[in-house]
Amino acid sequence: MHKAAPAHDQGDEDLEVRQPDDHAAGVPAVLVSLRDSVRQMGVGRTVSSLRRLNQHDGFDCPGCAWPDPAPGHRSPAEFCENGAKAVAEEATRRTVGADFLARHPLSDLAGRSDHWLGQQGRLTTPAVRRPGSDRYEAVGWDEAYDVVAAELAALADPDEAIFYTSGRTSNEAAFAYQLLARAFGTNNLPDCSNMCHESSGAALNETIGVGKGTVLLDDVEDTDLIIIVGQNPGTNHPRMLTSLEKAKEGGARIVAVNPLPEAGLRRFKNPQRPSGVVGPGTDLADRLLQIRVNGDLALFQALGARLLAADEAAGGATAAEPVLDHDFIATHTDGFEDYAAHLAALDPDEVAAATGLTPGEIDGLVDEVVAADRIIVCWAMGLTQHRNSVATIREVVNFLLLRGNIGRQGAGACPVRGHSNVQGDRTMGIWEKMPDAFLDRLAEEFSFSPPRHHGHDTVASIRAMAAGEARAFVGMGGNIVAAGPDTEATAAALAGCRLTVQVSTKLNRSHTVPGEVGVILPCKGRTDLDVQAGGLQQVSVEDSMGEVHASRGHLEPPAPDLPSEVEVISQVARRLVADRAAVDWEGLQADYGRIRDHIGHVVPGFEDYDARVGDGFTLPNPARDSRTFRTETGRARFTVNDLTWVAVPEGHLLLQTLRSHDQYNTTIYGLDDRYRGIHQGRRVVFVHPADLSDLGRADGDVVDVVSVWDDGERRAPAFRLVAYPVARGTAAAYFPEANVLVPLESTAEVSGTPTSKSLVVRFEPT
Ligand SMILES: Nc1nc2c(c(=O)[nH]1)N[C@H]1C(S)=C(S)[C@@H](COP(=O)(O)OP(=O)(O)OC[C@H]3O[C@@H](n4cnc5c(=O)[nH]c(N)nc54)[C@H](O)[C@@H]3O)O[C@H]1N2
Ligand SMILES: Nc1nc2c(c(=O)[nH]1)N[C@H]1C(S)=C(S)[C@@H](COP(=O)(O)OP(=O)(O)OC[C@H]3O[C@@H](n4cnc5c(=O)[nH]c(N)nc54)[C@H](O)[C@@H]3O)O[C@H]1N2
Ligand SMILES: [Mo]
Repeated sequence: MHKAAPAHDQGDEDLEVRQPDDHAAGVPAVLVSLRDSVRQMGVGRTVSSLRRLNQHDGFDCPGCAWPDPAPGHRSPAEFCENGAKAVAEEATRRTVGADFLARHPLSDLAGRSDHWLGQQGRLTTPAVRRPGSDRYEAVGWDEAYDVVAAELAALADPDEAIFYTSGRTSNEAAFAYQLLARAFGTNNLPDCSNMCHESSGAALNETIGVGKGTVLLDDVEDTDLIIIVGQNPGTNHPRMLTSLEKAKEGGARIVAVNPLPEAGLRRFKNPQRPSGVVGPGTDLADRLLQIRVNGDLALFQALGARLLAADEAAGGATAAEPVLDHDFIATHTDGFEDYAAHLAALDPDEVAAATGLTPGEIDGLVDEVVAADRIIVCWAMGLTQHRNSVATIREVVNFLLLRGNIGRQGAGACPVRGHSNVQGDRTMGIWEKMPDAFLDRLAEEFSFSPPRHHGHDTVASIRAMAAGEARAFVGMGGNIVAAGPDTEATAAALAGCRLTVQVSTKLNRSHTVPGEVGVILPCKGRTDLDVQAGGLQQVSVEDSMGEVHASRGHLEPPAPDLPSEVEVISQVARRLVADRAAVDWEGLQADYGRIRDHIGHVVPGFEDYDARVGDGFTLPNPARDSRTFRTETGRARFTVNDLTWVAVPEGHLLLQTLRSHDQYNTTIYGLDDRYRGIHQGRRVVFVHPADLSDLGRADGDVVDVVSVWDDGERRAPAFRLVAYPVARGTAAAYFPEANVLVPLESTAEVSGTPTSKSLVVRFEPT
């Protein structure tokens, strides 16, 4: 057997840096998606999958959560390059079975790159790593379920178990999974959302009474101004570019706020239109504010202060054309006076230091805002993964409230979600602190007493495992070791458990660090045909805009006996919690319609769910629908937030971690990041040329990246510096390679999200 190379070395000897692109999609996108699909699936599966992707009778794309157009308005090819890659990755014909696991001991797997692990194919056999063994061993399904149930039952306290979820899990599986955890006796239901849009949910819940966005697709496509902050849709939500193109055609302006000049925000060549294939495409962003990383709180305060000043100059509430929506503010909000008083004292020098923007750049955006009757702010991870993220998003809400841009056609807040069903999972009760009203209904529906004390979120779960307080980890999808902060600490936390269970489609880093007893339970994915005792099953999901719709897989699964997620949950539940709650677990597995019936009784907005799911429906959203704000005061809330930003000591930069064009979170499709000009490698750090020379470095240097935090330093060895037009004083590197630099203890205030977009780093010789 060959010696395993260290995980991080693979592929980078061929690294090539070229000019970044100035536009997204176009013909290369089509070619790449077809090439990847055929390579993984073969021609037949490719044609049949892509034809059903995001169609009314087909399956929901396992990529991002951007909504689909209404059924009559879909294109025959309602998918993007990265959606096709996500499908190819799941529907691949390659498999990982008993032989593979026998041939590859843990030490071998641990030395492999994330890319290599994922490329081995779909997991097809349940497997157990027994205490002291150096590898996983294939076992039968009953044995695997028995081990899981027996180990969980042997815990001293249900709170010693962690039930993690990634965001691909369907509503049906998510509901069953939280029921299993709560029947077992714990609210330890952390999920990827804790590392993702938790900050958005926290800020929105508090200020407008709903933890979700307030726009629908129609709003985005017919508005006057879209401000896209901390989001890279060209890579992560490519179908959003089609909506942005429609908005532009309707006369909307687009402003991007980003430390990077992302290609997808500049120009879009829609491969589904002749003009996008041969023509120059559509210019998207009219303006780019190249903000310093973590400067957004200051920017939104500066916008607020300028709007307040402009309103006063125009004559305030009685002016012919007031700048603020005084009626809305008086009727629907509170806290305005305190907010206005606070911003009156805003220091322009602090704003300049925090944002790195000139007053002229901010004034330019204010002009756009004043000229726009309807405004939408879209955001993603660039806003949510900082220490002050919740405060920053509160300021986005303040900004929207000033001109009544919530609960009105063509206007609103648009946190663009990541995983295709991350929003639905939360709606279904995947949350460590679901409100009592939900638990009350759950108790009544299933005649049991769910635990009431809050559970651990993701970071708290890792800490609890590290401290030996949690001893069993069950992952319903996902890859917590590579996705979580401080990779080494997270890996050690898992390896220190008595039991780890990974319900997964594919091999990943988390499988390489099992607990004393480690179990792999492979399962079906979104594309697979799912037949149960009650016949052919469908599942359902909720997209980023609260639209719920069905998804039906159609492909032959990679192994005939591969269970669905619902089946895995039901099998474990029957062994573990059969007598703890009045649940017919076998019946739920036989017919998912019965799970939907329960959901209809427990989750508001899902009445008559099974009957309505076929056509799909939009969940109620009181803030959006009727300007009803279910906050503490019944009004939308202006908030006062201290102006904070991360100051960086001499010789250091503020590093953010982001996604390349060739990955889905920790799943690495390939080693290119075409739009940013990176080919055949991922261990790069993007730095402004002037900062490189200030630091005495040059493009092409290979350095160790050292992150600095209260609790000490962390090191990521051997990264190549790339001169790139990022905002001055900042840098960028890829997630998950840079996760070793994210301190476990550094989390956002209120939301607890790791601060993976605000790392203070310096470079050292390697
Ligand atoms: N193909 C593909 N699609 C995906 C994913 C994927 O990995 N691959 N992941 C999915 C998931 S789970 C999610 S959450 C989303 C993620 O979607 P994004 O949030 O778009 O993902 P990131 O790559 O983290 O990009 C963050 C963007 O924010 C910018 N940014 C960083 N720091 C700051 C800052 O301080 N201020 C501002 N204004 N901007 C900043 C970065 O330059 C970058 O453009 O995508 C989803 N869709
Ligand atoms: N430094 C840094 N860290 C980050 C981020 C960042 O921007 N920077 N982003 C954070 C964000 S936004 C997120 S959402 C998290 C993502 O965290 P996770 O959701 O935990 O990670 P993923 O990489 O999406 O999980 C991929 C794995 O899920 C499994 N899988 C895929 N499809 C299915 C399925 O249908 N069913 C089951 N059971 N399993 C499946 C496969 O085994 C695959 O290997 O990472 C976070 N971590
Ligand atoms: Mo995410």
